[in-house]
Amino acid sequence: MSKERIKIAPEFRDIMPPEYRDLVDDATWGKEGRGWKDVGTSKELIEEHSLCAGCPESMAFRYILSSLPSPEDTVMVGSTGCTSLVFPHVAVHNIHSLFGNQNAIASGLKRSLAARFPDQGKDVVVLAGDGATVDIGLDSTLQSWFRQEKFTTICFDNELYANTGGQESGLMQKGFVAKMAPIGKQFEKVRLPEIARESGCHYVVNCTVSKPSLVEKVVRNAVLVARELGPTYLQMYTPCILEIGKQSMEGLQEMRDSEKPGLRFAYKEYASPEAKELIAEIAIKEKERKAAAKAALAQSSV
Ligand SMILES: Cc1ncc(C[n+]2csc(CCOP(=O)(O)OP(=O)(O)O)c2C)c(N)n1
Ligand code: SF4
Ligand SMILES: [Mg+2]
Repeated sequence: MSKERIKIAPEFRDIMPPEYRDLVDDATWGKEGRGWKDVGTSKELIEEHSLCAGCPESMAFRYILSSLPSPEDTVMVGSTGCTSLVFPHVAVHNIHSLFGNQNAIASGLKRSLAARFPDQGKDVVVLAGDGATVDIGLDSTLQSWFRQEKFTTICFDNELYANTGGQESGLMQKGFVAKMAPIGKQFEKVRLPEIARESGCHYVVNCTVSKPSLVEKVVRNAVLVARELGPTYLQMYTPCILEIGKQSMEGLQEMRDSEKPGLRFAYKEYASPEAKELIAEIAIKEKERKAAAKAALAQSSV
């Protein structure tokens, strides 16, 4: 991880936008051990956003950005929905795709990057809502998994189409009534994590974003496993507080209430045998890195 890719030629520094200069001067990109703890002090981890106040998507976005193993070598692919309101504020290369097409775009992108930069690991991360991932985009989501495309798909599951006023989605829970789904959902929430596993994903997690350290861990695992082995999928509950009638401070409690054992967002993780091996290796390296950093710190204070 480094700032090598975002350096500005000195002659152009004065005409670059101030945000870009800030990124070059202060971004966490070159920082050893960067992570969710940098949220709140690093401007590039989304200083402002245009979501509803207190929307859990805003924190989820920040945790994900701070957890990317190589932000300078990552391209994110978004789709239409509330998630797409944040992408203009994101200091990582990103592409906005037509609603539902995100996994098709990401497939082509990942392959082109691998052909153009064979010696650099370029990561692609899709971030889209449940309507984009499961309903309108299900075909391209599944086909990318069947083809074993090497990128991560993250679904911000708020269990409805939030951006268009609350229509029913395949991930909506049974019986839920939304503003534009007045008779209530007639059947169960689609089990996309199970489908992801059966469709060839090497690493699958179903969780909420109530615990930043957990989000950091699963995002890192998902991106690194996708880089080496094949598709990975994260489904994260980011409740739409507007649609479920909660106040801006109540999103966190809503997530905690939904992740209790037996409930629909209880933590679930699947890793293929190869992914388990890789994750164990990553954990050992991380431990060694932390020990070396601690030793260096102790040495420098002598
Ligand atoms: C091709 C296309 N179809 C439909 C729409 C209308 N549309 C915009 S956002 C949206 C729903 C998004 O829902 P979801 O993916 O769950 O994201 P959320 O807003 O809930 O975060 C729809 C149907 C569109 N913009 N483009
Ligand atoms: S409508 Fe819902 S999902 Fe969209 S920004 Fe507002 S609270 Fe978040
Ligand atoms: Mg949604």
